[in-house]
Amino acid sequence: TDRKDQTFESRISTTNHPLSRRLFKIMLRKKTNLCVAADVATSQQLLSLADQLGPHICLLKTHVDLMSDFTLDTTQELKELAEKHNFLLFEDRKFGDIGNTVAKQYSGGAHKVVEWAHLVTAHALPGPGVIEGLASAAQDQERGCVLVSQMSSVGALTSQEYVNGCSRLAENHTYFVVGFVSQSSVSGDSRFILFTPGVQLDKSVDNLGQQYVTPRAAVLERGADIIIVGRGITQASDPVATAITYKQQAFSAYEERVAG
Ligand code: 5FU
Repeated sequence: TDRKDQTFESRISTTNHPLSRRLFKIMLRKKTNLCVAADVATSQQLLSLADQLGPHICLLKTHVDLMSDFTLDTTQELKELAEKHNFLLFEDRKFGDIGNTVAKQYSGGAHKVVEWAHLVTAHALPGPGVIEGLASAAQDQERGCVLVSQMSSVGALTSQEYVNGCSRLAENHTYFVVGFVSQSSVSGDSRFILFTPGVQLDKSVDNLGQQYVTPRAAVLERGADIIIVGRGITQASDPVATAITYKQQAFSAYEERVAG
């Protein structure tokens, strides 16, 4: 049976990736398939969002290179909040270079992403070396990557052939790839988790090419397992209440989907 029709519970045993298993268990225990994109400029804003929204999310997605005051102390506190509220950390770095370069970008620089982010995004454009480079830098830590198979922005260049290439790469590297960023059901393989950004209730576009669908449409029409919501929550007048709304809509859409 297709990924979309299977419960998260039944999918746990289909994957050998420890982080996929953890994520399925978190989603079931907390009844949330909501990932919040915390695209903020300061540590204080990031940590405050993580603490407030922590109970309602399975995953916190970051772009730490947007922050003006980033230090590794921030990531230490982020790790503690992730443990306190039981969610995972997801740095949307979109690695996209040769293996040797991404290995150094992942483990080094100012951000030392490998030391704190459970998951990272990568573009599949370079081919298998990007995954092998990241995996080599992860060494024996529990880490994984999500391949960007499709994008939410207007005019994205991800053809069907590119999408198929991403799926083949993932199938050949299941020890490291946990799933895809996508806008449609790019894989029926129950091991892979589909993460869908471009989700908002009040808007259908922004002024720089972003395109939105509702949580229900993301899960029921586009095959999302996890919805990624940024400004729809972070810029709401009450982020916690708004996160609860998105969480409930996305999780009931998931329950509806697997009930057939
Ligand atoms: F890969 C992608 C994509 O295709 N679309 C995205 O929007 C990633 N994103 C990220 O999701 C983007 O970088 C933001 O961090 C987030 C969406 O934020 P929004 O405020 O909900 O538009």
